[in-house]
Amino acid sequence: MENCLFCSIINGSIPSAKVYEDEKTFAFRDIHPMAKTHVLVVPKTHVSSAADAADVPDDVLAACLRTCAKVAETEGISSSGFRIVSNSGPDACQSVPHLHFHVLGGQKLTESMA
Ligand code: DGP
Repeated sequence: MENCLFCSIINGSIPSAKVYEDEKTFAFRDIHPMAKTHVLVVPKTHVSSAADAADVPDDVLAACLRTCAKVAETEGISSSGFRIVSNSGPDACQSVPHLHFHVLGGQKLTESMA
């Protein structure tokens, strides 16, 4: 989608630190890491947020979760533990309107999720 930051990262017109890519998903390091490991996983097709999940094919949604797990494995945080967060809309402080999953770990995370 034109004028979408993450679409531009996916197509390479904006550089990123890529961690993983497959047919349906793209993973790259967050520019403002909030944990020792902080990777963003996005579907390659543009979707604004998790609120629009009903419009997303099941295989794309499943691929996103599998990529999160794969990233956790390759980052070495799979067995120690990690958190997946997807902010949707203003109350959740979503700042980039392209569905994305934060994969956070590499350290003890706080119990607070709000
Ligand atoms: P959210 O606030 O949930 O919409 O998360 C958006 C994240 O995107 C935020 O943690 C910072 C990250 N981000 C914003 N701009 C860029 C960028 O240009 N490159 C990378 N790698 N990450 C970005």
